[in-house]
Amino acid sequence: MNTADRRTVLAGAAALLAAGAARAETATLPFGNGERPVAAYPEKRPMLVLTERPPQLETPFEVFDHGAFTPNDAFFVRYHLAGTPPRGLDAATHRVRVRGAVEKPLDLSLDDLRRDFPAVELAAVNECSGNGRGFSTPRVAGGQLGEGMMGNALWRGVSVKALLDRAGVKATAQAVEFNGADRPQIPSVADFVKGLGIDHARNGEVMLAYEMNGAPLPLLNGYPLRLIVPGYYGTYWVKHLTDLTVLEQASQSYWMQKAYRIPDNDCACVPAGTAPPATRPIGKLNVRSFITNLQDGQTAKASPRVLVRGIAFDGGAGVAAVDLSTDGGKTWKPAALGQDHGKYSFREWSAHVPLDRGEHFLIARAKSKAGDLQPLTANWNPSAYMRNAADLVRVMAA
Ligand SMILES: Nc1nc2c(c(=O)[nH]1)N[C@H]1C(S)=C(S)[C@@H](COP(=O)(O)O)O[C@H]1N2
Ligand SMILES: [Mo]
Repeated sequence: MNTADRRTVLAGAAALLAAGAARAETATLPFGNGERPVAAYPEKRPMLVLTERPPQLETPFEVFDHGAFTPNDAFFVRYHLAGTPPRGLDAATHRVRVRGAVEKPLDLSLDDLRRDFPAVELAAVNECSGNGRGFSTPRVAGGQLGEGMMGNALWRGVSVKALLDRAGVKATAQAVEFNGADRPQIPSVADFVKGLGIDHARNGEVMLAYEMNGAPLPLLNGYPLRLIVPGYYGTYWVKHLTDLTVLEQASQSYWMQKAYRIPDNDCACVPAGTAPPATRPIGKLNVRSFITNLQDGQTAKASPRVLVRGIAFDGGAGVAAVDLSTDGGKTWKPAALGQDHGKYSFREWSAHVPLDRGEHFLIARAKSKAGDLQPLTANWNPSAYMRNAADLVRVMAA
């Protein structure tokens, strides 16, 4: 698609978003108040709608059974502020600025990024901190999400290190703040700004992406440029990126100091219903796996060789193993891992298991190369962040 065509699509997209998307059907997530409209937004296939304004869309779970990469038109959408996505975004006129504690501030177009900096490419999972929150017991406030607030894509762009090196970061620098084109509609709401420590921002992997799975980013996923923080929760992956500000202190943004904080202990958890005595900003993705070809409560044909498959990922150590149980966790058998697309990617896995007539309790459990193992019972925290308990999938074989 050329730029002019794309502009027409985006103008149409903005009009449609303003009008509200056409509703077709509903889907029901397996927890209380789990009924969701299913609607096709611009550049998206029908998705589960959590909220319309701002658009928050969940990927239909069956998409994860079709490969290690999540198609752009099925990739989940999360926004905080009303009035998103922002209007008037255009790759041809978009600017990205680097300012603050640097020798030489930069003000660049996307053409400048493509021409003056080496392209880097990386497969990485974007997962919302609250993915699976709807399953929390006791329940907590916040979007009641199923398990579709995650996706894996091949991101292409430039490294933040290359940009910062060009600007010349001062020795006194401590952190970098990232801001996108969306702005709060009322003064009492804080602009969506995230911060990374200076060494993290300069690790060579943190990048600004202008392509996702070989195509421009969909409008709703951050067109025309977004931050990619491999191995970290989606909250850091600022969309519609316009400003990098190098700071001589940690970011004081509301979205770092007040929101997206977890209990400051090893499990990031507290006894259900209690408040953590101390918190820290959320960080790396917890190790997690999902069975994708069998649904909880379904029937299957009894057979000595039933295929069970799924996906696994973690915060960047890489998936070491996925084990599968058919007896609710009493015994385990290793699954075969699929192609390795890099340590930040979804990793497919599969196993064949015997299922006699009757009920079976399937559980997949991933282990990371750092030695982290999915818990069999969920850890609890007040925002239900970082859920990674191994799911129970009951299958009736007949
Ligand atoms: N500009 C902007 N970027 C943002 C957000 C936002 O509200 N505004 N939300 C963040 C959160 S919490 C998540 S989980 C991811 C979701 O990325 P996606 O919508 O492309 O799936 O975007 C992040 N980047
Ligand atoms: Mo998120």
